[in-house]
Parts: sequence; C-alpha cells; structure tokens
Amino acid sequence: MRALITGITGQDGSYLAEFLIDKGYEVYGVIRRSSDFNTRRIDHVFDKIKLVYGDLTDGAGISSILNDIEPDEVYNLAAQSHVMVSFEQPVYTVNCDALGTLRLLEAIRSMKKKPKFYQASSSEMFGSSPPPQNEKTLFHPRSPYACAKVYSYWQTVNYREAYDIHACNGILFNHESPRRGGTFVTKKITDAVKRIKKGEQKELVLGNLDSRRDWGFAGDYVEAMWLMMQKKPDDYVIATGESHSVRDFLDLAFSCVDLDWQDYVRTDDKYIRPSEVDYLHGDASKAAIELGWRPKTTFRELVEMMVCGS
Ligand code: NAP
Ligand code: G4F
Repeated sequence: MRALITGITGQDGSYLAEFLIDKGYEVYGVIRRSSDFNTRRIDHVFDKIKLVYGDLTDGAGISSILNDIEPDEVYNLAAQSHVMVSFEQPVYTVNCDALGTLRLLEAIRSMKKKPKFYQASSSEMFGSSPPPQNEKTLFHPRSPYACAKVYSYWQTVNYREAYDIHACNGILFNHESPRRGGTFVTKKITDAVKRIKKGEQKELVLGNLDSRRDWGFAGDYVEAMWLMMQKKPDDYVIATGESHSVRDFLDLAFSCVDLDWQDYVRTDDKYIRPSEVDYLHGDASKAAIELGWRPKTTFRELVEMMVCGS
C-alpha cells in the first residue's frame, strides 16, 4: 500500500508517517520549500519516507504529484492550522484550507485509479454549538479557519456522493503532544513551565483562560485516521469525551513541577480572539462502535508527557 500525506512535517503528519511505516506502507509526504530545514519532526524516519515538494495553493503541482505517485490513500493534513492567525490571514487560510482540499479532490476525480481520501476536519467547525458535539451537531464556525474547514468538510462529502470517491472526514477534537507547535496553548504552557522551573523565563502571557477543550494525544488520533480509511467511507468525531479549561491545563502543568501558575501567568487582550469557541466536548461513540477506536492516553498523562517530554 502506498500513502501520500500532505502536512507530513506537522505534528499529526509525523505521527501518521510513523504509524503507516509500522503498518508496512510506502509513505510519501508533501513538504513546502523553506529557507531552512523544516523536517525536524520527521528526521527520525527520513530514510523510510519519500518527500516531494508541493503546496496546497498550487493546483497544477498537486495534480502532478498525485498522478506521479498514484497513491492508494491520501491523507490531507496540510493546513494553515492556527485559528488566531486565520483572523489575520483569512484569504490565505481559505486558499490553503478550503480551496487546497478542492484542488486535491479535483485531482483525484480526474484519476483513473482513484485513491481513498482523508480530510482533516476539525471540532472548530462546531464553534458555538453547545456540547457535547457529535456527527449530528450543527456547524457554527467562529473563525476564517473554521469556515474554511466547513467548506472542505462539505466538499469531501459531496465528492463522495457525486463521484463515488472513497472520501471521509475525521472531525478531530484538539490533540496535542510534545511535537505540538509552540504557539498553540498547550505547548506554549508546557514549554513555559519547563523554562520557568529552570529559571529561564519569568512569566507567561496568555489570552482567554476560560475556554474549554477536549484535549487528546495526537499519537492516539492518527490510528483513528487510518481506521476510518479501512471502512465504508463516512465521517467520524474523534475525541476523548472529557473537557477541561485552559485554567485546568495550567493547574496540572504547573503542579507537575510543584509550582502555582497564579504566580507566573498574566493575561493580555492581544491574545483574545475576535470570536471565540467557548466549549468543546466531543462525543466519539460512533467511532467507538463502528471503528473500535478509543483514546488510550488520559488528560493527566498527556500533560505530564508534554511537561516531561522534549
Ligand atoms: P500543524 O502541526 O500546523 O501542521 C500543518 C502542516 O501543514 C505542516 O506540515 C505545514 O507545513 C503544512 N502546510 C501548511 N500550509 C501548507 C500549504 N499551503 N501547502 C502544503 N502544506 C502546508 O497541524 P497539525 O496539528 O498536525 O494538524 C494537522 C491537520 O489537522 C491540519 O489540517 C489541522 O487543521 C487539522 N486539525 C488539527 C487538530 C489539532 O488539534 N492538532 C484538530 C483538528 C483538525 P510546514 O511544516 O512547512 O509549516
Ligand atoms: O491551542 P489553541 O490555539 O487551539 P484551538 O484554537 O482550539 O485550535 C486547535 O484545535 C482545533 C481543533 O478544535 C484545530 F482545528 C486547530 O487547527 C488547532 O489545532 O487555543 C485553545 C484555546 C483557545 O480558546 C484560545 O483562545 O486556548 C485559548 N488561549 C488562551 N491563551 C490561547 C492562548 N491560545 C493560544 N494559541 N495562545 C494563547 O496565548
């Protein structure tokens, strides 16, 4: 089996690459040209994967990558994935996160042997819809990022229905790891905890501490991506079924090193979003029943892994 991963240099791409290599897949990944090395998350599997340059904003390039590689499965993980940044770069975010998906689906539609397609959909799509959220919950996106993901969600469904493409959406709630990008709140907090403990940082400046997220471990979630590609194509919520506030995360992260977060954290309005998603709490019972998927890592284990991991 041959898989193509867009976004292979990201958090999820790196875990998925490891997972598919272990399953015996030939793994290809799309990377963006950068002015310096950008493969730190996949350096340990560098010899076991094949990389090609590409960008989701370049339709012709995406089409020729697919036609050259002829993958059996395509995992579309590439995105401008930062919600706050999407308010500053809405047009770019939509070009990449919405039209990028359409470019991939159009390329697949024109192929003789059509690969299966996985779309990295997001719990952000639920926005202000009250918890718990599952596959039947209405989308009410609250950012350009979330609007772009809703567009991609429906294009994925439509290409499945219109062209009989094996296309599925994984509606993943927040998932984190020691490989999480440093500007997301969990990594920002756990990096700060480590530096504060070593005396290298004095304070941590954050935005909204009251929002709640259903935080799981990225390593557990990539298995769900693969599982849904092995079944009749459908859409699945992937979540832990537990929700915690940013304050809860701070409590636990600082307590791992015997510190009180209230001595170090201050808030600044510059991190407050124009519209916020207040409460995410997923119900992944469909994935449990139909895919046999359940999260393995608890919230405490995740926080400890991020505080203690590199
Ligand atoms: P991430 O760490 O930010 O990785 C994003 C990846 O996309 C990186 O490899 C990045 O490349 C690549 N990328 C960005 N713009 C691109 C473009 N124009 N063309 C090609 N590649 C591009 O994100 P992640 O946390 O692994 O998330 C993976 C996917 O799941 C994303 O689509 C995200 O929106 C979605 N998602 C994430 C979560 C979560 O909690 N992590 C939850 C739900 C959905 P560079 O390394 O060059 O920047
Ligand atoms: O860590 P965050 O930036 O993640 P957010 O916005 O929930 O988005 C992540 O999860 C989505 C799934 O639901 C993905 F689709 C998306 O790609 C991304 O991976 O923020 C979490 C919460 C927010 O409520 C934010 O307002 O933390 C709050 N927060 C408070 N202070 C902060 C900060 N977020 C960030 N990034 N930085 C802060 O200083």
